Amino acid sequence: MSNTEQRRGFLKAGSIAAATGFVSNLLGGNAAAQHPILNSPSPTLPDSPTLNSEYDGFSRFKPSRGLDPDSDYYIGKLVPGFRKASDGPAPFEAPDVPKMPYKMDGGVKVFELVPMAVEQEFHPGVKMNVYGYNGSMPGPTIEVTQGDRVRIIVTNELPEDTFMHWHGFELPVQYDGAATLTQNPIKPGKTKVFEFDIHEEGTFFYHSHVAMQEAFGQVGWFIVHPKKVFGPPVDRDFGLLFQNFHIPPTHTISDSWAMDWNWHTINGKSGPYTTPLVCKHGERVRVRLLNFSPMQHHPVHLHGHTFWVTGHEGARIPKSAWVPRNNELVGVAQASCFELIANNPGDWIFHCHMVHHMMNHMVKQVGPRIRDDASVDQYLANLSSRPQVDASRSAKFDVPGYPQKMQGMEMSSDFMKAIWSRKEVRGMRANYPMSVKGLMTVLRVLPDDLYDLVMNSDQDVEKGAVFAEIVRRFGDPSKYEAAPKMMM
Ligand SMILES: [Cu+2]
Repeated sequence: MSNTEQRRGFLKAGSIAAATGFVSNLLGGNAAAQHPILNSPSPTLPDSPTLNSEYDGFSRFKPSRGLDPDSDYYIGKLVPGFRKASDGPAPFEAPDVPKMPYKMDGGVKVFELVPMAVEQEFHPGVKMNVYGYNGSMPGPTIEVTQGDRVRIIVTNELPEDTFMHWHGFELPVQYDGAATLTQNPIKPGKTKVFEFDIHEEGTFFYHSHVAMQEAFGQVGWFIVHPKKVFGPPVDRDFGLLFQNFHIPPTHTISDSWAMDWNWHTINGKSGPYTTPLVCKHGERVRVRLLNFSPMQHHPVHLHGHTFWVTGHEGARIPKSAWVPRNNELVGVAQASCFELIANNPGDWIFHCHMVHHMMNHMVKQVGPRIRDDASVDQYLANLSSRPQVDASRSAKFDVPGYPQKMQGMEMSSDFMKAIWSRKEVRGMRANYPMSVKGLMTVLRVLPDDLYDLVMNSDQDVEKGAVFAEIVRRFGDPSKYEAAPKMMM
């Protein structure tokens, strides 16, 4: 189908929707609008004759067109992004993590890194005490280009010794930071300077080489772009850094000796406070995913798309060995690069598939743990006198194992205000915070006009409006169910 035919199809869908009143009142304060979002009935599909939107049977703009596995364009394998290679690499973007500034000294990029105790807000108002760098956990991202020379000045503001390790780099051994094997500790208040050439490209990281400091959060991205931009060029280069902590309900300090882990963060935030990755329909997207959990692996799953595993922490994999997947197991201290064509508009959950990683302390006790009108705090304070189980609530308790469904979440109105204050979530379904928990985030694939509305405009966007508009254009509006109105 040509672009023109596609546009006609969407126009038709749009007029049906408008006739049934489906799209009325999508935007706050604009109840009369027939086509409320940017007053445009047509989706913004690139129409340029120079833009090839069909590749050997694969469409940049439609899902599920894999076709011949021997084709270069099988499931979008070598479909390029819109960005030209001559524009250089797409800048790396790890939501919620700052980038580390640097100064040039001759030909050397000079960074200043400060190991320190950090208060990190895992959830709105939920501030945890961890270790990080430069006031951030994870530490700020170092982003360089293959061939650079870097000098990293490390000043230890912790009250204890630390070591700095540059994970994966081929560097002179005295700078490797392996505790006492290659160097003496950096004492509290002292500075050590590391200087080396960057030979490789890929997804690297820096971290303390003291095990308990690692478990306490001390890690940061160290991204090296290749000297020559890889083909096919990507439009987006996102990073998701996964960590686990054990923090009892009444504490703010992680127990780095724990064997189980109840708080799960992506770039230092827990779902639903993780910030969605937002891209435009048709773009080529890379996601670098680093698992820096102390001891748990993460099978990471993306909905609605097939991605290619194109690299790990070492370097890019030759194209012939790329693997198409929708779930990739990322082991401890491993990084994986996923590349995909964002050909399926919508809000797609991107999450670890281990059930205990898909929640935090937002889940009230279920099953036999339901206590009679008592708080978690109360029975943790006195383990010998736990309140009675209250199994009398309904006949459903006769069903073995009932209940297992989440019974509620600790979400105050301030909490919800903070969740919805970020531009990246504008127009998502009203109840989205109930489904994005723990090691979860969202990949939002938006047509150009909706991308601009969400990311670049000051326009008031009602909850659910962008999602409903995507269903109107690309889905089945007659079957659409709006989210129930709740405090969300
Ligand atoms: Cu996991």
